[in-house]
Amino acid sequence: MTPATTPNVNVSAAALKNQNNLIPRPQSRVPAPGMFVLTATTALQVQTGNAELKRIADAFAAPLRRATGFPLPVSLGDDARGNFLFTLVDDPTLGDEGYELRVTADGVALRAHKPAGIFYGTQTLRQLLPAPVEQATLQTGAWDIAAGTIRDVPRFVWRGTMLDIARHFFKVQDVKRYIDVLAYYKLNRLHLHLSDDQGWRIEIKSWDRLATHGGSTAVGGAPGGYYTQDEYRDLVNYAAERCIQIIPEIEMPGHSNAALASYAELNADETARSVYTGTDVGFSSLAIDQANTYQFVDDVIRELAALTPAPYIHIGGDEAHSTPDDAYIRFIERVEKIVHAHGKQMIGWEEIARANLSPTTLMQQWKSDAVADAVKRGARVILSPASKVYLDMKYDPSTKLGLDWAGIVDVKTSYAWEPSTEIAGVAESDIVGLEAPLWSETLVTRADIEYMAFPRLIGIAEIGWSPEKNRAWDEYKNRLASHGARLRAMGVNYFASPQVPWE
Ligand code: TNX
Repeated sequence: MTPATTPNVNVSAAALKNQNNLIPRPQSRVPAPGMFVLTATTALQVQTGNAELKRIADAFAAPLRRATGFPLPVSLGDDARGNFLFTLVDDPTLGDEGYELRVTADGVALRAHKPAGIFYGTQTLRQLLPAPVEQATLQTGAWDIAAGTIRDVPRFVWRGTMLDIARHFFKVQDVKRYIDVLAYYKLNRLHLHLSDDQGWRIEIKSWDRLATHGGSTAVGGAPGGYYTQDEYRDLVNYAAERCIQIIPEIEMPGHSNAALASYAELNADETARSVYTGTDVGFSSLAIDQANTYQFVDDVIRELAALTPAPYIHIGGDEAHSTPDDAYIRFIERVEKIVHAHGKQMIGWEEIARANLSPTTLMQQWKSDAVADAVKRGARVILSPASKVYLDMKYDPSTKLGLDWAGIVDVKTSYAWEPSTEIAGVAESDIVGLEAPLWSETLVTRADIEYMAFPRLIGIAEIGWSPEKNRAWDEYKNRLASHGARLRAMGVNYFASPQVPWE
């Protein structure tokens, strides 16, 4: 590492504070004397031989250049020239996403076993720098980074959120902005709810009216819309560059009115339904015993699987109140075979636990302990307990947006719970991770999304990443308080909850 001209043996209070306030809290952090100060001569060097590392380093440096005005060149090399060194090491204990970050007065060494670990290390570096680094315009720095060593690996492999683009439609550019913030807090799954009674949001070339007709409206008659396959691919790539997998969901057999409105032959009475703009649930069902239905399911899953690098397709399966029980079970078991035939594994909401399914199928818990039985048969679970992590629940009774059927979910409630003891019969090893759904019956704009998601989703990201022993609300709320300035710098419309002593 090229030594700095004057080593900084003292550390600024601001830099120390940033190191104390990381979210998610790292698995281990050992402070050391001194700090590294970013200057006009700071340079980055990336190990040769991995194009992914260079891309991650460039993505890290570009916004830093804007805020600091420094050139911050990124070079490829293996001779430790530069103050920021990004290196892949053969250390399986860091896993697919872990990293080790050593900061001294001379520079920053970031190591990981896989590129995703380097990416997460760069997100930690952003939080070690002062909040103005997130501004899009030139700022006056002290660009200090406190010295120390951070070694960090996530607790769960699945750290996600779900966005409902069916009830209201959100454009690709809005979803990208959301993805930016998810990545900053080390979330790695974005489940897109692509169809529901009120709208079909993804182009399917073999059934084109799904999008053009089924996607033409939204709740309350708001404008509809859908993603073309090119737009969807662009979103998948944008997310992948930020280490986020897009998990697509098509609802069946219920929550299917948009499809039933688009094609008469999907209805048991062969009569197309009208498009629907209300918010009732449970009234629609695909025709379970018609061949057309399985042609439709096969075509949709085939096209979606081809567009989706993630190994999963989510088939919904919730609240199918208009499908008789035996028909529901038959249907879900048949759909699972179709998903497998297209090379993917299946996810469904917890109601699918009634069917006899492969142990590779993930059950997404949301309202009960119904998944416990499936766990006994070897199934694994994504936890989305509505009373803790439903981001569409109101923060308090006066919250204008949102619903309250699962209760009031304040910022503390969404943070102060523990996955491994949440559902009787579902232990740590049965849980792949967490997902916080954001249903959009009442949400119309990107500002609405941000208001409901933040800050609650930040705490949920920490539950997914950090060990339980490192977590307590009274300590967390102070760390969260310091993130207000970061969220404002990023232009995020968060809810300034009175439970948090915002700075
Ligand atoms: C229940 S959660 C639903 C959604 C609604 C949501 C509103 C789930 C699997 N189904 O259809 O949008 O409540 O909170």
